[in-house]
Amino acid sequence: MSLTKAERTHVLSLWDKVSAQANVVGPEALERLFCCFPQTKTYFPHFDLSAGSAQLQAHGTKVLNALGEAVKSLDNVSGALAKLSELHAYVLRVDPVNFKLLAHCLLVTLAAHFPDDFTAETHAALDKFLTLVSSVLTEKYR
Ligand code: HNI
Repeated sequence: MSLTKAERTHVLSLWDKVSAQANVVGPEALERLFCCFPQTKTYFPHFDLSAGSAQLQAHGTKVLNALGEAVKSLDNVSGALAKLSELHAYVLRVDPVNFKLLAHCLLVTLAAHFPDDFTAETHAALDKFLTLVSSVLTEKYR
């Protein structure tokens, strides 16, 4: 799977704005994930998952920054996320269904923060990008 030229342009131009707010968007996406889909909390028994906690803040920022690395390497997302792919498959063993839930929460967060940029085309391009990232992070499962 790869993104068309137009899809790349949509992802890159929104990410210009998102990267400056990684520390807001990331934690909010996780807060929505744990609130809307509480079963996802089972992967984080060692975290304080209350809204605004320092761990949620730090982890959300890390996730967004990792996505930013993928955005910088749209030609080679599996190379950019190789280490994370191994971590999620061999160590964390996150069930792949959860990636769809996180992608959904990320899209909602982006739509809420960047309503003017979140056109149907940008929405579709981001959805494809997040599907690509999810498939990279789960490709080592079997
Ligand atoms: Ni994920 C750790 C990125 C989806 C559960 N995850 C990380 C780290 C990054 C990251 C970055 C930190 C690695 C490190 O410290 O070296 N995770 C991503 C990305 C996605 C994703 C980019 C998809 C867009 N992770 C998920 C999902 C779950 C998940 C869907 C489960 C619901 N991740 C974890 C857990 C950890 C983790 C658990 C370890 C946290 C810790 O620090 O103990």
